[in-house]
Amino acid sequence: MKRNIALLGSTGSMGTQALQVIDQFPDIFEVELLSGYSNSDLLIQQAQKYKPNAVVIIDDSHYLKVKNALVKEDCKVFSGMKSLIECMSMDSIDMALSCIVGIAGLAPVYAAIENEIPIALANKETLVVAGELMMQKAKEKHVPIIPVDSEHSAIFQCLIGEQGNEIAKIILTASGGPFRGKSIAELEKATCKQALKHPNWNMGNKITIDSATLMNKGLEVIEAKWLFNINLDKIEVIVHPQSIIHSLVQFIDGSVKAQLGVPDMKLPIQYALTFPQRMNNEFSRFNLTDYPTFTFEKPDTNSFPCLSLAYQASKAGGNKPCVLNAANEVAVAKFLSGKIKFTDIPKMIEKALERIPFSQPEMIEEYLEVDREVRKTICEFSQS
Ligand code: MN3
Repeated sequence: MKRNIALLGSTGSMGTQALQVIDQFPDIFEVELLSGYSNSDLLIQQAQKYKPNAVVIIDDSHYLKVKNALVKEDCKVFSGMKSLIECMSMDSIDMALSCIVGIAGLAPVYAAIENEIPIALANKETLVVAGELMMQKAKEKHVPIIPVDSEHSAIFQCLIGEQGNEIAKIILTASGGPFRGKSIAELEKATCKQALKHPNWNMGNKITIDSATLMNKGLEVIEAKWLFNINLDKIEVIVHPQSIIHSLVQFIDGSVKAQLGVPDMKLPIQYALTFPQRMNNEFSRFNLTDYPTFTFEKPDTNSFPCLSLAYQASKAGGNKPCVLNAANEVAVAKFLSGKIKFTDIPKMIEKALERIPFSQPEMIEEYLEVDREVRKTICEFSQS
């Protein structure tokens, strides 16, 4: 029996890499659903190749183009987030792989969990914003959430066979990004082009900027807290510029387990899709002698305050991680369009965290409301 995959966010960097993984195993996986935000040309191409049952284009303005292009295919075409959420009730879906960027992933993943669809999660913002709600619902519905983020996949793999054993700490590795070792004065002049040049990983623009500010690691700390049900003070970040050790777990006896591999997102994607099995593939192999030196250093939270802001928001709880995430999404978009400086990103987030009062959202819709509120008011802050 083939496994039917719903691929949410198929046209982005992670989505296209997920399809490369699926290409390796034509006898095992079937693409049941594809969704994309606005890249209609690529979505059409993908639909023609993978012949899913359903295709969803989120941006309504591309609906007719996609519908007309796929008129000869045996596939339903929908548009809008509401349709994607509704599609999560399709009985034919065996697993949903969410590669959506940002808070947009929240509602469809929650809907998939409610419909008891196992999740492979690449979209960390889902857990950052509403981790408590997501994990509660997953527990209630007995739905596995398998991490695709490379660090969390590493921890997940280290924890296999360790049920009941106490974790002393989780150590998340960070590459340090393109600006590792730079001073605040140097960062003031950092350009978009420089920030988008990640030394090791091939990822989308949003996450590449997050890696440059270290916010990506901050979001991953919060993601780890929920995924592995562990206190923040037991999650440590270490800079490991080679990006070969994808993360580590130390147990109470002092022993440390790590997972290693070449920095290639296809590996954690494949593991999430084939778990608990491991399958042979054509991807490049890791060789210790290719990397004679591993180095480690403490993260520089002075030059990169985003990491501390994430710990602070997570510790405060309630709506604060949602505020952190929304402010970061706005700030990154502004930086990408050349409207603010690299060093303005943490400043904008800090202001939002200070000025938006604490609240305790209890439903997905309430988190989305906080998100909209932050986006609306943050522009006013930046003018004051
Ligand atoms: Mn990661």
